[in-house]
Amino acid sequence: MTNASAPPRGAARPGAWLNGVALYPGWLDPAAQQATRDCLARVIEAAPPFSPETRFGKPMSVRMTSAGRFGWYSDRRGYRYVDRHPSGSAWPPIPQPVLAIWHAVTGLDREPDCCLVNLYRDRARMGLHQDRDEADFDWPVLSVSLGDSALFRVGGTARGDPTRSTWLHSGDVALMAGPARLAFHGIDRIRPGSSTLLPQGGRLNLTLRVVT
Ligand code: MD6
Ligand code: FE
Repeated sequence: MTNASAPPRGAARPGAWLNGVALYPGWLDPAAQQATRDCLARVIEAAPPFSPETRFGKPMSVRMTSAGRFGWYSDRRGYRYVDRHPSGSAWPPIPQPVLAIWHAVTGLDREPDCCLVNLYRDRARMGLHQDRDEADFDWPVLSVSLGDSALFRVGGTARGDPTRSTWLHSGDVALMAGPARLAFHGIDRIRPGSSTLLPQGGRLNLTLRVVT
C-alpha cells in the first residue's frame, strides 16, 4: 500500500494505492476480460479509432475513440468533449458490461456519459496530464486495462510533484477520486507481447467519466 487513503464512500475496497489512486489489481478475471474485449471490438467497428492532434498540432501516439453521449476530442483548438465521431456519426453506446464495472467499483447510481477508449501499440505512450475537461471533479474517473501491461505513473496535483509508478496488467482497474481526481498521471510505455488477450496485441484502456 502506498499513501493509503479512504476509498470514496460506497466504492469497492481497493487492493492497493498509488499516490492516492485506488488500484484494483485483477478486478476482471480472464473470462470478464474476454467479454469486455468482445464488446469493445463492436465499439471500435462502429467508431474507428483515430490519432487526435495535441493542441500543438502533433499527432498523439495513442489512438482513441469513445462510446457514450460524449467522446473526448483534441486538435489545435484544444481538448474537449464532442457529441460526434469525426465521421459525423453519434458515438456508440457504452456497453452494458462496462457500465456494470463502473457501478460495482464506484458504488454510484449515476452513469458515466463517456467511455474513452485508448489504444496503445508498440511505442505509444501518454505524457503526464490531468483529466480536467469535465464539468464537475467530484465525479471520479475509472480506468480499465486490457491487453499488454503498461507502466502507469502518478504524481500529485502540481506538475512538478514527485511521482510513483506501477505496472497495470490486463484486468486491472484504477479509480481516481477525491484528492487524487486531479493528480497528474501518464503511461510511460507498454510491454509489447505481455498479453495474448487482444488478437493484434497492444493495450486497450477504457476511462469512464461523467462529463456534464
Ligand atoms: C491509460 N489513463 O491508462 C491512461 N485518466 O492508458 C488515464 O489517462 C487515466 O488511468 C484518468 C483516470 C485514470 C486513468
Ligand atoms: Fe487521464
